[in-house]
Amino acid sequence: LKRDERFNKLTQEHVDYFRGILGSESAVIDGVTNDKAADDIEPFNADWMRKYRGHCQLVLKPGSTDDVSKILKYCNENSLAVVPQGGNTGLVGGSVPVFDEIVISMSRMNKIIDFDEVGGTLVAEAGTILEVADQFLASKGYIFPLDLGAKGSCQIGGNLATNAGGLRLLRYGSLHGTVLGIEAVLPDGTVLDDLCKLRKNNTGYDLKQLFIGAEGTLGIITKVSIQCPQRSKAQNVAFFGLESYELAQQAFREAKGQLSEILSAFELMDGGSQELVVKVTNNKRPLEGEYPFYCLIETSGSNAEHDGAKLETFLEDVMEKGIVADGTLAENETQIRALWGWREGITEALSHLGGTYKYDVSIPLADMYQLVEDTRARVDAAGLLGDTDEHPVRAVVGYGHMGDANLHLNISTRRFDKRVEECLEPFVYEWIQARQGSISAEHGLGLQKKKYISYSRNDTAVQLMRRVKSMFDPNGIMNPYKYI
Ligand code: FAD
Ligand code: 2HG
Ligand code: ZN
Repeated sequence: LKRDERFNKLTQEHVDYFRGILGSESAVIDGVTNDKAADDIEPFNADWMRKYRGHCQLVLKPGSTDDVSKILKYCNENSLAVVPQGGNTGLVGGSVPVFDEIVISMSRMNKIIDFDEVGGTLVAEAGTILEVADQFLASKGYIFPLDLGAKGSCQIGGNLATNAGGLRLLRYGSLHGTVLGIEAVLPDGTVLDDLCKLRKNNTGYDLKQLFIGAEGTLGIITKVSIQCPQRSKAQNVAFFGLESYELAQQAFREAKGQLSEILSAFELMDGGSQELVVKVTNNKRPLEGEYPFYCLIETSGSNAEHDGAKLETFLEDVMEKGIVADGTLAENETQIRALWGWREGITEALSHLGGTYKYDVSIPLADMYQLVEDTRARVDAAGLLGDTDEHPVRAVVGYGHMGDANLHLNISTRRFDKRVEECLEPFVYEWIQARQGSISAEHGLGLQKKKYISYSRNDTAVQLMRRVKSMFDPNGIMNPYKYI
């Protein structure tokens, strides 16, 4: 990948202009004229996985939509490339620069603007941290319709930009359904005010949808309006061990049938992923024995006792039928959190063990886990997998949102290694293409899957995306070098 020479390099004059707009000292981190800023800029150049690294020298932190508009207008007129950055928790290298693009960090735009307590519509600035939005909603008896392990750092603007899926999509659906409106700034500084608060609005093209999942390539989302459901009074969680993936599928069918309207999550973890969590956290496992597969079920309803009894009956039934080998139910909030930790904590645990190659795929359930087995066999046959230091790969594991047919294939390595990457790519993408799956169920394409979009999208679709991109961003300043 080479730097695109159409983009200008930053000068003192540019920096002075941005300082003039943003005023406050802390809103500009300037490594262009100040060598000492390098340490402050570093976190904006490194992604969450430490896999991708940019060389940006200037970070701008706008405080308002007007600031964003002035910044982008100037960048567009002066051919300066930019990367919008939210919480920088993205897992495909989309949130960090590749070369010297300016980072536009949304962290200061974090106000909750409005909440309709009857309708459940929340309007907030894009830089609001997901967990902060959810806690605000909890105080009103509502819930944010998205939840994920990075909630303490990711921002709702970043969630929209990646169309994050998360742990409760099964219940509340995708952001394409729950987002009611957005305000966004286009690359030329124009503000698109589509901050609709209505559930129903069939007036022409639904433009906001283009920004949901665009990964910052069309403009910067500055405000979000979203439909939030009532927070369930009762939450129950069960965790169980199973002897095979076939049995996990049967358990899913039973859960849908028996728990129907109260089922809010059905998550899968293989034995390998849980072993790595134990290795890092040293926590006591929730079940006595060890199993090749585990599932976590969450129910959300209006009556804890009633839901608990339903879940207990379900567990007894699936154990009697020999589907589930062993299981446990959380008895209080602390136990609920602890059980969720075994699922939500996998990504974090793996990050302490070296580099992880991540594939976020969607394939019909029947075939889903086979990908993990085939990948493990391939890495092993290449002599890369082993318990000792000479082997770069420690483990090939799978887990994910089984309820949404979304698998996270993770290859945990002692260090990122070109040989491992060559063994995995394009193998994994070809495997998915052969089954008409998606090479990105929820994390997006970013830089990681730049070359591979055609494994999931045909030429016509990709060409149309290019035309949309050039209509919105004719000078290509928005998040360049990434997938489009
Ligand atoms: P960033 O990482 O900062 O940015 C992501 C992309 O969005 C970049 O391309 C960036 O340019 C763009 N962007 C950010 N803000 C804006 C904006 N305001 N306007 C326009 N573009 C913008 N993802 C899931 O889907 N499901 C999960 O369950 C899940 N779990 C995770 C767990 C962990 C521990 C971690 C580290 C990540 C997880 N992710 C998950 C991945 C990630 O996509 C989400 O964390 C989140 O949606 C990214 O939000 P962010 O604010 O950190 O965005
Ligand atoms: C999850 O579901 C996230 O935990 C992250 O989407 C998955 O790290 C991963 O591969
Ligand atoms: Zn996920």
